[in-house]
Amino acid sequence: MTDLATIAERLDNAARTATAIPQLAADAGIDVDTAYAVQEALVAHRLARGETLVGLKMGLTSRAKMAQVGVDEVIWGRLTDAMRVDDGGTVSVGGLIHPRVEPEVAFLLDRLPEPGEPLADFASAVRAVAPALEVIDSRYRDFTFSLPDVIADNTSAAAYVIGPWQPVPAGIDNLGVLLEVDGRVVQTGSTAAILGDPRRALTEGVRLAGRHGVQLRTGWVFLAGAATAAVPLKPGAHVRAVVESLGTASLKAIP
Ligand code: OOG
Ligand code: MG
Repeated sequence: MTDLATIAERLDNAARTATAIPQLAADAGIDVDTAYAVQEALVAHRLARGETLVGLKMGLTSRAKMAQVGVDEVIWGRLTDAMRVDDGGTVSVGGLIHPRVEPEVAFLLDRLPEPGEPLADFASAVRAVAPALEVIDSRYRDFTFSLPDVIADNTSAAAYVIGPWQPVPAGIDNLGVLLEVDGRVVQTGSTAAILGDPRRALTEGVRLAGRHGVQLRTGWVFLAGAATAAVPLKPGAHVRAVVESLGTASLKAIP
């Protein structure tokens, strides 16, 4: 059996050299719990290079996403400061393997929500909400993976853009979501697609990350998961997420 450290190192090298690798979990006998330990070891390489942990992201919180990748479990991953791209900023696709982009909703945490805390208390745990974009880039060949593989690979996290933060409006459970590439709408959805209500993604994130000893912190960013399928990110593309009532987040892909 390949040990965790070796798998984490392979995934780290794959990301740093933008080279796809075969899936590893099945051969190495890695289950979901072990996969989260690999993820921690993988992100530890980033932290050792001076990056800091700034939040968490949820994955596969919508049917559209589950169907796209053929995995139907909600997952979570870690966000570092180096993955953050300014709103309207550039993402260099040359440093990525086969990047995709997807529209997201981001939360800025005010305090640690309690596990099982009622949704009604959400507004006191979250300081602000923003439209966002996530760039995902599976380190596995053909963007194909099992559940433990995608968890080990830090849920394909590569980069993210946060639009303007704003106070949490009364209802965020059914806001229209658009993904535009070069001014053309390529995906449409609703925040209702995110576990019925994106606030539920936070509840799930607290619960699932808590199982692995990870507590959310004040000031952390939280990505609730994409409301629509992701689309390939091509050099030259101008990409924009539009979330009704929240506004937009955008990026430009460069070679
Ligand atoms: C896994 C990451 C999923 C989301 O928002 O659902 C994700 C993948 O699709 O590669 O980030
Ligand atoms: Mg995502």
